[in-house]
Formats: sequence, structure tokens, C-alpha cells
Amino acid sequence: MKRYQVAIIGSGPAGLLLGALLHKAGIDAIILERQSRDYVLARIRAGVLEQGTVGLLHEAGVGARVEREGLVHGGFALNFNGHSLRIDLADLTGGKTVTVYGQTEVTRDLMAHRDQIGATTVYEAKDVSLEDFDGDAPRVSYTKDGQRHQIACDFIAGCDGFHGISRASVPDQALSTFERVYPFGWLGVLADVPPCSHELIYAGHERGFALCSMRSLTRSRYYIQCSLEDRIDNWSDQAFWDELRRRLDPAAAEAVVTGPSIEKSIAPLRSFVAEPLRFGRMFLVGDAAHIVPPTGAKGLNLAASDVHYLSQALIEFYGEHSSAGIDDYSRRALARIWKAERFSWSLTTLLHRFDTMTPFERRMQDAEFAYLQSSRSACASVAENYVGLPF
Ligand code: FAS
Ligand code: PHB
Repeated sequence: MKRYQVAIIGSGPAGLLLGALLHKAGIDAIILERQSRDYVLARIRAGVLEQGTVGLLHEAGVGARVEREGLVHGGFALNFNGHSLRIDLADLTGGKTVTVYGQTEVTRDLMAHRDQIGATTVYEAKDVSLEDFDGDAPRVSYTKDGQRHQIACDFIAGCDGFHGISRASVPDQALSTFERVYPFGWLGVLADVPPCSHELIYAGHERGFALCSMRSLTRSRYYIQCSLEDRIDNWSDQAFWDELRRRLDPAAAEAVVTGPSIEKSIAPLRSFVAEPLRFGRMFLVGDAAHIVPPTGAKGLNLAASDVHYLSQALIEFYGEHSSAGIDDYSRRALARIWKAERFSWSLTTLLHRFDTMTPFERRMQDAEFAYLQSSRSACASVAENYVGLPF
């Protein structure tokens, strides 16, 4: 039976980044991924990286392209019923910024790096199962090209996302979960048109939320809040562009350049946390452990901070023969996870239209925005969360 020090389940950003950081420390890890490489790369997801995430890519030796091609943003705009408020990130956080660089590109860079270092990744690994992870000799089995394989390892990193096998392998009684499912989704469109603004615009409008983002100066990413019953077939490109413009302030609406969509998808929104994040020799990382509504641009960045904590803990275990880090992983990661959950939930509550909102709750949205308009401290709170709280 083949043996690896760490078996990583999932070749998304969490699994790939963990593999890169462990390799750099001389720790041998295999990645088992259910889908094909191309399937993983075809997913259009996050677009904003915190400085800490960019720092981890550099630490892993994968920072060159994001440095070259990433768009550094010093602020973003909040639009609320026609009023616009710029959150000056750099000014409010003593110079911190975010980098606009698609998750697809992060994944592409990490996959290319893994190829260069010759580390083992098994794509299209089917029916992965985790065995004896609550003992001292965990094993992972999977089927590849019809052949069943089994590997031995010291640790399992469950980086397999919200619908993965890792969290599902934990007995119900050993896990506590906390969830809020939002009564709406986001309809996202990717188009090769220049962005309508040089910075992101988060718009709260009585017709619903809208977000103007980008992937480059020639490729834009837009979202509008939609109902959970909506289907992408209900939305022609023209219908999307018209609705987007209705939800933006006049200047931004005027600046929107339309064009054919190259991707169109609807994502549900949920807040979710599983506790704890460690079960014997198995750890939950990234979306396997938590989900945030994308309003705060935290999903990918939270996966990165989990990886930071777990890679440090495993490096300490192998390098210093100390289990202090792995014993503390769950507590440390959850402390930052819950703060990001709070920020993502609060921004989602401020900017979206909830059919169930009472007139009082609608006034609370108005008052929250009015407070932001009148208070540097309130804006500083949004800014320090948006750029990413310290690891
Ligand atoms: P991922 O889900 O990316 O990766 C998990 C991997 O595990 C996948 O490749 C999957 O195929 C694999 N896997 C699953 N089950 C397996 C099994 N049994 N065996 C082997 N492999 C298995 N975040 C933002 O910050 N901003 C956004 O705008 C944003 N938009 C999103 C839109 C959508 C539709 C979704 C679903 C998420 C979005 N996110 C966004 C969050 C997203 O970016 C995640 O936070 C990020 O992908 C987390 O990375 P991972 O934890 O690696 O999980
Ligand atoms: C994106 O560009 O996909 C994006 C940016 C910021 C968010 C969510 C999504 O908050």
C-alpha cells in the first residue's frame, strides 16, 4: 500500500495551496480530485484576493502572475438607492488593498506549480472513502480507471468543498452545524467587455442587489440578486443588462458596456459553519468547513486562512514533533471564520432585498447606510473586514 504523509481530498484552491505549502516544507502530500482538471478550471467563482491570500501564494512560490496581472484596488463603492459611498480601503486601513484576480487563475497557477514540482495529483478519482481517520493509521481508498486503490497516510485534509465526502464522513453526533440559507440567489454573467468602473460597485436597490466586478480591464463579472426559482434560461443577455442598469446609479448604469455573455450561472447563497474542524487525523478546510454568501468576497480568502493555519500546524508536527498546532487548528481557524461569517452576513443583510423584511427592518437598512455615510469609524470597520482581518 502506497503511503503519503498527508492525503488531501480536493483540488480546489484549498487543496492545491495546502499541497504547495507542504511541499515547500518537504512534506509529501497526494491530492485526490473527483473531477477532471478541466472541469475544476471551468468553474467561475471568486474574484477578490485579500493581501494575506496573495502573501500565501508568494510563500508557496506561486505569486509571480498575480503580481504581474492582478489588479490592485484601493477602494470600492457602495451604492444604496441611488446614493454612492466610496469605501477608501487604503486610507481607512493604513494602506491595505485587495487584488482582483479570478479564482480560476489562482487554481491554474497552483496546478501549473504542482506539475512543475512533480507532486502527485489523481484527477477523476472516484468514490473516495476515508477510513480510520479517528485512529492513528488513517487510510484513503478511491477508484481510478475502474481500479480500486488504497493509500496509507498520517493525516487527511478534507479540502473537498461543501458537497465533499470529508465532512459527510464525520458521525452526525460528532459535528455541530450552523446555517442560514438566504431566500435568493445571484445570477452571474462573465463578458469580454470593459468594466463600468475602475473599482467594484456593490449596489443595494429596491429591485434587488447588483455587483459590478471584473477579471481584467477587458473582462467584466456582473451579478444581480435573483429569486431561487429563477433559471438562466429565463434571462437573455439583454434582459440581464437591462436589469443590471436599473439597479445601478445613473453614472454607473450609463458606463456599462454590454456584450455577449461567455458564462452565465445562478448560485444560491448560504452562511454555514461546521464545528469542530478536526476529527482525529482528519481536518476540514475551506468550503468543506464553511460557506459564506459571496457579498463580502470572503469564501476563497477564508479557505486560504484555514490553509495557513493547517500548513503551519503540520509543518510544526513534522519539524518539531509537536502536536500543539494540530491540537489548536480548529479553535484558531474558527475564530477567524466566525468573524468573516459575521461580515458576510451583515453586508448581505444590508444590500439585498428580503421579501419577508418588515418596514422596520427596511428602515434599519436605510439607517445602516446613513450611518456609514456619516461615520469614518463605520467605514473603517467595513474596510478592515473587506481587506481581511489578520491571520
Ligand atoms: P472548492 O469547492 O473550490 O474545491 C473542492 C474540490 O473538491 C472540488 O474541485 C471538488 O470537485 C472536489 N471534491 C468534492 N467532493 C470530492 C470527493 N468526494 N472526492 C474528491 N474530490 C472531491 N467566493 C468568493 O470569495 N467570491 C465569490 O464570488 C464566490 N462565488 C462563488 C460561486 C459559486 C457558484 C460557488 C459554489 C462558490 C463561490 N465562492 C466565492 C466561494 C468559492 O470561491 C469557495 O470559497 C472556494 O472555491 C473554496 O475553495 P475550496 O475550499 O478549495 O473548495
Ligand atoms: C467576483 O468578481 O466574482 C466577486 C467579487 C466580489 C465579491 C463577489 C464576487 O464580493
